[in-house]
Amino acid sequence: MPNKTKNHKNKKPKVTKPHRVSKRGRTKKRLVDIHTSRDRYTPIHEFSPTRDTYEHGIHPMDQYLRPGRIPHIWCSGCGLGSIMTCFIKAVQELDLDASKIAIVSGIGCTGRVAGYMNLDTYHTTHGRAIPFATGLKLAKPDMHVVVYSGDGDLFAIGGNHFIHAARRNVDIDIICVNNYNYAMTGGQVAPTTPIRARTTTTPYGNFEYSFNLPYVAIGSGAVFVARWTALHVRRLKETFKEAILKRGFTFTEVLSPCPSAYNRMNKLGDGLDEMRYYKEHCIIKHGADPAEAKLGIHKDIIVGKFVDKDKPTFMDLYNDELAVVHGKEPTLEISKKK
Ligand SMILES: Cc1ncc(C[n+]2csc(CCOP(=O)(O)OP(=O)(O)O)c2C)c(N)n1
Ligand code: SF4
Ligand SMILES: [Mg+2]
Repeated sequence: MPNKTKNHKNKKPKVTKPHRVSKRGRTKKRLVDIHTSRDRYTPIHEFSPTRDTYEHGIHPMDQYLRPGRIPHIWCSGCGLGSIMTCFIKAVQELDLDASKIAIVSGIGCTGRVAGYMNLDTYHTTHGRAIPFATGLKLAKPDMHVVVYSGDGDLFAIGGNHFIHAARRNVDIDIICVNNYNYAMTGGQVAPTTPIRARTTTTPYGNFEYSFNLPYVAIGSGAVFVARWTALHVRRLKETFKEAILKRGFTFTEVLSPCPSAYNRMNKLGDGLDEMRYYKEHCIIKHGADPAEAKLGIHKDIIVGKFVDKDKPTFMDLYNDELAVVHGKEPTLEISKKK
């Protein structure tokens, strides 16, 4: 009887075929090949302008992008590209050590930035970007952790995480691109869809009240709250810089055209028409009461920096508490016994 335990010696070695052949005889590219080509980029810390200017030639943002992920999926006229450009410019101008900034996104058209930007990025599950970012910040307190996601991701499925991270004043920065709907999945109604606006799931007009996001952020405890649109590229870039440097929970809402879904359903025209609308209907009002900054369809839009204040962060309070547990005096006024 042959010894079965030694049979593996006679086994033919497994050959990994580069391609597989379908039933019809056509050659299909293996998934692994696609992944290899999509991930072909140089990590930002090793980027060399002379060696790594990708096939398109030299572009000032080459090092911040992953060319293997291009062409992107965003529709023409969408505001997401301009907003990402503002963010990259902000990071460039701050001249931050690229290994000290991480981007966390959820799922959606907006969430795609995690794939396109050549930084430490994490494309997490739908609605879970904030808890992921909180864990990251606690483990790596010296990193700037930015959550970059859509209105549906952050305020529908992820709404609970948002209010509690703001309440705790976790030192993370939230960038919410508000296009008033679930764009990626076909333009469904979202908690940000203005009353009476149409979406694919509210074809007769939305009958629910919507969130006023800056008001939610301030009510929950955010220390820095601002709103701009995809048109306000310079102001937006400056706000991103301020938010990244600010200690505590910051919230930046960016209104963005979604010509393929929201605009189409509401006959608002293309991306350019929406930009014209922003130009004619935005009122810059720094320090405005966010309660008065409610959005609506065909209404004026109040933009600006609404709140910028200081208070101890979650980690400040945690460290003070730890000191008390170890018999030391707390340093923060709020931790002292009255
Ligand atoms: C648990 C779970 N539920 C639902 C979905 C489907 N889904 C993917 S993206 C998305 C909505 C995204 O909307 P938003 O965050 O506003 O992003 P946008 O596409 O508008 O930028 C939904 C519902 C999912 N991926 N996972
Ligand atoms: S569906 Fe809307 S948000 Fe998504 S890429 Fe197209 S225009 Fe932009
Ligand atoms: Mg959206």
